[in-house]
Order: sequence, then structure tokens, then C-alpha cells
Amino acid sequence: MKTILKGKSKEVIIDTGGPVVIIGESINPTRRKKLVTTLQQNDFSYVLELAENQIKAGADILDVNVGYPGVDDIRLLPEVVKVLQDRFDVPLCLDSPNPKAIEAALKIAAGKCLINSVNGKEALLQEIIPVAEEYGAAVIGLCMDDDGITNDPEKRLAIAEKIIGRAVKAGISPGDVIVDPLAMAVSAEPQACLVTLETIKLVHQKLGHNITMGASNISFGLPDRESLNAAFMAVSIYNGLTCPIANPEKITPLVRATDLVLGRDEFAMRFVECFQNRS
Ligand code: THG
Repeated sequence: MKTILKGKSKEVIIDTGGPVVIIGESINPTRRKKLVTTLQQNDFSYVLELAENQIKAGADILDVNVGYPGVDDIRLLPEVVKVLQDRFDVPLCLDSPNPKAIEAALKIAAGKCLINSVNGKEALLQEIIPVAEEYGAAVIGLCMDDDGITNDPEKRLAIAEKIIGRAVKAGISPGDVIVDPLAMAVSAEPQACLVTLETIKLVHQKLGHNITMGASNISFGLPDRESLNAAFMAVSIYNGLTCPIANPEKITPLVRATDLVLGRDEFAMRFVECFQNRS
């Protein structure tokens, strides 16, 4: 199955057969105070710098999250989208819990965006699915619903099925629903990564959709996050993860290595190119 996103002109194809497409996570105020302070001053130089560094490091798509307490994201999200698209051609992943901010951004965005995110909650489904259909956007469906987050992979799968069913009923093509199995901190719950991996396997085998997740969520609160993220990324890709939201400045070499190991990089072209770009 394929999900096709677009920037101003550039097309990015996310294919369940690989290779992996990286969604750069760094435009996110979490632990990045400078992003908040610069945006508050209408200074877009830092957000552009974050975008450029991620694209250079291998990001194919950029996640754009400008949410922090007190922000008017209905105004700010479209503004940042415009600034980014004036400079870069990559497709964008609009990351906001506020459907109004997503819609405002879709109104001015060029190409075909990814909405991050919907989930199985009734009120949100009813609000966002028609917006996605109207603007021709793809959506990320998080495997949680009105009952919260379950640790049963079969139940997460059922939520994914429900979201896909609702989207398709509204006229969205199945390929335009990317499933997020939910990646949670393994420091807080010892089985967290295993539950996510089992959900990835089920979604990949039974639904055959593209799969994303905030892959660095798992290492919150632990030392040597890079090793932990790398281990989880490799096994997740083997089981069906196709478009992780992650930090390309840290994860791209591991992603290229995993694609090569999985027979998705003929003559190691991309792996070698990635190495040469770094040296
Ligand atoms: N699923 C979906 N979207 C998401 C998430 C998800 N969006 C937000 C988040 N989770 C993914 N994005 C981030 C962004 C930054 C970090 C983690 C996840 C992060 N920041 C470093 C830190 O906290 O220490 C900053 C430094 C660094 O670059 O390493 O880890 O789950 N659909």
C-alpha cells in the first residue's frame, strides 16, 4: 500500500514495502525552549534552521508542532507552514491537537499534507475526518479512543480498523490512513515496547497499512537514548514501521543500515551515500 504526500512540487511515496521514509521530529517545542521564544518574537530563523538541518540529515517529511501553553496556534501553525514552504519543498506533517489549527494550516498549505493526528475518539473523528477529505490530506490514526490507551495489541488493532473504516466511509482512500501503534516510555512500563511491536506486527500483517510512531518517545527518562532508540527502530522497521517520526540527525545511519539489511537498498547505494554525506 502506498501513501503519497506532496510539498510544493516534490512527491514523497511511503510504501509498505519500504524503504523507510523519515519524518523529522525537531520542529516541536518539547525541550526546545528556543523554538518557543523565537516564535513568540515572530522570528522564524530558528525554525528554518531546524528544517534545513533535518532535511540535510535525511528527513523526507517535516513534522510541524508549534503547540505550547498560551499559543494561538490557529494563527501560528499556518504562519510557520507558509515560512517553511516558501523555503523548502518537503511535504509537511501538521502536528496539533487542535483541529481548527490543522484546518487553518491546510487552507494555506501547498501540496498534500499529513494530519497528525486523529484517533478513535468519536468527537475528534467527526471533526477531523471531513476536514481531511475536504483538503485531500492524509491522516495519522493513533491507536487510542474514548477509553484511553490499552496495553492489549489486539485492541489497538481494532481501534486502527475503526479509524480506517470511518475514513474510507468518508471518501478517503485507505492508503491515506497511516497507523500509529503508540510508542510509550519503557522506563514507566516494562512491556511498553513489546506492546508497540506486537501492534506493529498485527497492523502490518492484518491491515497492510503504512505505520508511523514517535519513535523517540520510548527512551524518555533514560540514559543513552540513542542506543535504545536504535534498537527499537531496527526491530520496528523489520516488523512493519515505514515512516517513523524521529530525529534524522541521530537516526538516519541506523535507518539506512536497516533498509540495507532488509534487502531494500540495491548495491548499498543509499547506505554508502549517507556515509559519504557525513564524512
Ligand atoms: N505520535 C505521533 N506524533 C507525535 C508523537 C507520537 N508527535 C510528537 C511526538 N510524539 C514525536 N515528536 C518528538 C519530538 C521531540 C522529541 C521526541 C518526540 C525529543 N526531543 C528531545 C528531548 O526531549 O530530549 C530533544 C533533543 C533531541 O533532539 O534529541 O525527544 O508518538 N503521531
